[in-house]
Amino acid sequence: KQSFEALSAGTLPHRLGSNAVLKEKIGDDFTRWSVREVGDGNLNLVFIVTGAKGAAIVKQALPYVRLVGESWPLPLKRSFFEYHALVRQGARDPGMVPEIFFFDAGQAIIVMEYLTPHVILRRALIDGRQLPKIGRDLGLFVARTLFRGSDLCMVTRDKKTDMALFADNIELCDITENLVFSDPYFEAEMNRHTSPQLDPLVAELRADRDLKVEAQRLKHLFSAKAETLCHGDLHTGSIMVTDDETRVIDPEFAFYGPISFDIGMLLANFWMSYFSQTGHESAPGARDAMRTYLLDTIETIWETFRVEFANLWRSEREGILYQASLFENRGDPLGAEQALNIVLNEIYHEMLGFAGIEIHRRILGLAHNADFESITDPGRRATCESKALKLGRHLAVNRHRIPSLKDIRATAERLQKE
Ligand code: SR1
Ligand code: MG
Repeated sequence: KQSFEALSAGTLPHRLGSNAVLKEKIGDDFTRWSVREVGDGNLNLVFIVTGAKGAAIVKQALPYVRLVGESWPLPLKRSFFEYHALVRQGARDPGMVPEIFFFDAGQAIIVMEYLTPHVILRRALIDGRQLPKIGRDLGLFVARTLFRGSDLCMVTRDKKTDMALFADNIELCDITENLVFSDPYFEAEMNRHTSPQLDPLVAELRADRDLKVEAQRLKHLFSAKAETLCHGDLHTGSIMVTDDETRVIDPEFAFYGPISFDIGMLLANFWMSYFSQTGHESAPGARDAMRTYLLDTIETIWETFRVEFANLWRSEREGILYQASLFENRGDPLGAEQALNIVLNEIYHEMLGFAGIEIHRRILGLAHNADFESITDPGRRATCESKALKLGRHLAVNRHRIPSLKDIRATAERLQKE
């Protein structure tokens, strides 16, 4: 067995040039392939490879965290989990993830469809682009992947076998457990916030007992509530878009966790985009329409999720839980509807909590996002970040008492005006 070797733009054609699938997709003559490394994430190498027949993405995991360096080893097996998650998501919501051409577990290489002219959603939102389809596409994606991967849809053998397969994604769960749920709330070594103006607010949040307790309750859900196969890192940098198409990428953090986790992470990134717009607008008010669009999109994602989840509940509830033999088949469809409302209500309140702590970790923890980081003026950046931090605290601590997304809209708009 060939030992692991990281690819480079120089070695890639020679190393993969005899692979039949790549020859078919890119071109037979690998000496004429052109290769560009484009990875800008925290963990992996990503190459665009172009040849006479077409193009493909070659993604390779590195045995360490790229963002930090070789001092932080990270197993290559994350590539295996990414591959298996993509296969499942592709089956559960066809057309929403890139097509996979080839997987090499030993070299941690996934070769997949090159999405063009797609751009990363986070970049598009920073540029002030309003994508017309993302609210509905993403709402359907989370409903379909999270319902169809859960005990509501899967029979016990399939669910337990798959849970056992993904249970080994230990190191990536460990990253989330620390970086998302704990580090932001104390002076952890890897934390950094780039706006010193935030110091007083950061100290206040780290002294906030209710917030810390809530973050740990959410961590408890993350580690113990193995409801469904989650993407695990569903932020706007894991989504590629055109005006007509939405694709979800990068599920290497996939794990069995709460249905609410992916949705909370996703919505958090839209709220962060909302507060970051001031840092990108050419004049005060220039991005008002964009801000409205972002809050509308949050509501569309949730509403689409809710409706599609309910459709699937009524048509595909063939798994371990809430069997039709207890309700519909006994002439009690209202019993199933009562249970559906309870389940959706629980997802909603958990989702708000996950959103709150995702906002905090992106400003206070190790891994930041470009929405705020690309605001060059420190004072302006701090103003945007502090509003987001306050919303994050509100979501995490008051999640059981917030009746609807309309209430959060009002809170976000009030904070924005402050
Ligand atoms: C050390 S990894 C830091 C972050 O990058 C990934 O994209 C995940 O969001 C993770 O939390
Ligand atoms: Mg990623």
